[in-house]
Amino acid sequence: MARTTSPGASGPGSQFDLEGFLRERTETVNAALDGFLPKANARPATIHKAMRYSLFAGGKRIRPALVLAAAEACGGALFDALPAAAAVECIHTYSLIHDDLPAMDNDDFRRGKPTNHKVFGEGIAVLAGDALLTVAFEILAQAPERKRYPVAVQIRELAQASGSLQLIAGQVADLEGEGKKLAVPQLRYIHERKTSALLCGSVRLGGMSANCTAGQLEALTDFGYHVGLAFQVIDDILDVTQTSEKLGKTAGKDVVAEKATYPAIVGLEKSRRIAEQLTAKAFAALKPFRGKAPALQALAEYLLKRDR
Ligand code: GRG
Repeated sequence: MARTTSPGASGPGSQFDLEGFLRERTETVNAALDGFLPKANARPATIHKAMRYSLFAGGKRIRPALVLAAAEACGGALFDALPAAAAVECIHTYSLIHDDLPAMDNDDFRRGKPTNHKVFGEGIAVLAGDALLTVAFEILAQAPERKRYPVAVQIRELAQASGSLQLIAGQVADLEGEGKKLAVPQLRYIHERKTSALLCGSVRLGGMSANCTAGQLEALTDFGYHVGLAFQVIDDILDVTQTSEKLGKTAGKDVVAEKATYPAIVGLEKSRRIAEQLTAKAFAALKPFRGKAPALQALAEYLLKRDR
């Protein structure tokens, strides 16, 4: 991944340095996370070490990047969007720690390292997930008040995206769907909640941090929804086409767990076409920004073409 040349990324024919954008934003978000979280040696040290172990294990930081890119597209300042960026990454990391537990997906390998429960034991891993979930709201409570979006509204946004009607609903449907033959609409229901809800919430929170207009929020919602769906279709494709080393997590698990995925239901070729169509819809959603959302555009393109 280097420069994207997507039409309209920042004007016709221009290039956007996504690699530089992701490198710089990741550095900033990591520093913010480090500042927001209790120190590793704060008592009881085990839980803070466990939280930090998974948080700084080397995730791609896609959700914070989406927060910051959306804030930028709406004319906001990077600093104002950092609480939301850090909060969504804490929620995401909590969901991965719990997803990897023996009671869920039972995985030994995540972000290129042994999973949290493999290192700290199941009890501490459950608590590390709980603590990351909780600290996410403590962090977001420090977001700046916005005229259109008081902090309570921003907190409600994150709670809804990660609650029992969205992220957790997706995980429930995913668990209950194992070993069953699901049709595309049921799979879409899972993807909307398990994956798209938090990606969509990320761009919406980015917009809110910039006090975006109702029109901008609508465009970001449309963009985030479609990027989120494309993200999960690509994730399903990578699960069957990439190695565990490349992904930093166990590849091929969906087939073993008899999970419904797009490749399993419609095949690899059609899955790729579906991801392309969803990404095209995400690009179209950016129209109201009139080429002034280059980072969002480049991120959508990268998420479609990514190989890990
Ligand atoms: C409440 C007990 C309890 C558990 C909740 C909600 C949940 C567990 C799990 C859902 C998490 C999940 C596996 C979502 C799928 C989204 C997905 C493809 C995650 C991987 O995201 P990447 O590729 O990961 O951005 P990195 O590691 O790069 O951040």
